[in-house]
Amino acid sequence: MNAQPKPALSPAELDAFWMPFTANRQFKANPRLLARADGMRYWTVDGREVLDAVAGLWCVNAGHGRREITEAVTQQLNTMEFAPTFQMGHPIAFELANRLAAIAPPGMDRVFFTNSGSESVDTALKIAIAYHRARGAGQRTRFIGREKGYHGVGFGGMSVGGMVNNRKIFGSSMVPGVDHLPHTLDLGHNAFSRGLPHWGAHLANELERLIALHDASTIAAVIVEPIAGSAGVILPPVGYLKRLREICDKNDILLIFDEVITGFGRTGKPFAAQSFDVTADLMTTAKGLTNGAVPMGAVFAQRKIYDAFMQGPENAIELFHGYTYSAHPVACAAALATLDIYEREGLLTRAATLAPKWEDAVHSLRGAKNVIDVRNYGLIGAVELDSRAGKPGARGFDVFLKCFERGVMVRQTGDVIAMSPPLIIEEKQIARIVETLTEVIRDTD
Ligand code: PXG
Repeated sequence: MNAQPKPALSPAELDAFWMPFTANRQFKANPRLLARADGMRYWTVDGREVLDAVAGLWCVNAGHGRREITEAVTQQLNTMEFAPTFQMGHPIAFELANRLAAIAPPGMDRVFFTNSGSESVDTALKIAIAYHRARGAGQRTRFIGREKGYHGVGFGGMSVGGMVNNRKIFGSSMVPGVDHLPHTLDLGHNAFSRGLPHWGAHLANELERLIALHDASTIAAVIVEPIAGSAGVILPPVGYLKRLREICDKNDILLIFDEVITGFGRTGKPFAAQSFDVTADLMTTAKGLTNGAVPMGAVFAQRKIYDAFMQGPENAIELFHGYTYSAHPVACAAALATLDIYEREGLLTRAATLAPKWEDAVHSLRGAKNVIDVRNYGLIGAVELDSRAGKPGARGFDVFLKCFERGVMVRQTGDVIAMSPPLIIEEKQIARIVETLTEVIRDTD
């Protein structure tokens, strides 16, 4: 099917939109504009087809243009476009929470709705502090994040995050009392590992040092991504997450898994916690929850956390937190339709079936020019390129751009090319992505 080409925007028409996480001047000098999407593909404004190797931005897990979602959203808009959830409710919000609880890791059957990953993270951090206070441990206010972590762009998420460019400008505005674990990326020990690297579980023991430094009684929670995405796909060494769990348990510290990109089937189970058999106390999600169709996030909590709040007079609000659009009916409708698709098409486990082929395909790039690492898990892949002297990120950007010109959309972070295709991907499309990347890398100095 051909898209109707749309008139290109003039340079002046590109001025007003201050684009997020984008080199605005570079982009506006040479814009990449998408007009339409269906299944595994986008079409550009000039009608060119592009294979989507990143599920939009790690969110369109069931592929583009799903009619059931469109219909559910349309019907909801026609029935009731908005209803408040402060001291009011509407049925599908409760239905969605129940449906999510049913696929969640063990015990995580309480759900707080937000509108994005960033809001989910800030919500989880606030719940963690309030939980300890509700139990009489109000001095537990510290957070431990991790170097290279990405937890969105709110003040809380930025503070526990560990990506220097996201932090350095805002140093004096950080949430106080945050420390960081070391990241687990180590090419010297782990380059070209297939799946989880075997070296590095001991890095979790650094948590004990931070506890010794600050004292457990001051720490509310540890927050990590089970697999770090934004920093260029960093996998947890075998045993690492279990070790973090043990240390948190021993010290009464909550463990928060940020599953904004790993949630909803990316790792071959509904959530990475299930793939790695480690359960957190709080779990942040967004993206795949609605297949990217409507903004929505959700924080999952262990029941014990919710129950800790359910004390005091019954007419007292237990948590002074929430968003006008928490459990927005249109987002709920989109999420329910998305869950139906995931269930009917087995998409929450399909990545596990495809993972061996995906792994072989991405690791075929080992030995290609400038490739210094290949990483994979579930339907996540990353190829790290050697940086050009004095120009970090330049080679990665060239590769990203050429892939796009040759009809494949990948994601670039520095000199890492990351891939996270829709979970509906077919083997021939995996081959196409890797062939394009192979050619582009070969043709890029
Ligand atoms: N936590 C994690 C782990 C994320 O990956 C967020 C929180 C924030 O979500 P929102 O919805 O507020 O953007 C994210 C977002 C990429 C990329 O390709 C990743 C994200 C966003 C944009 C790009 O690296 N993750």
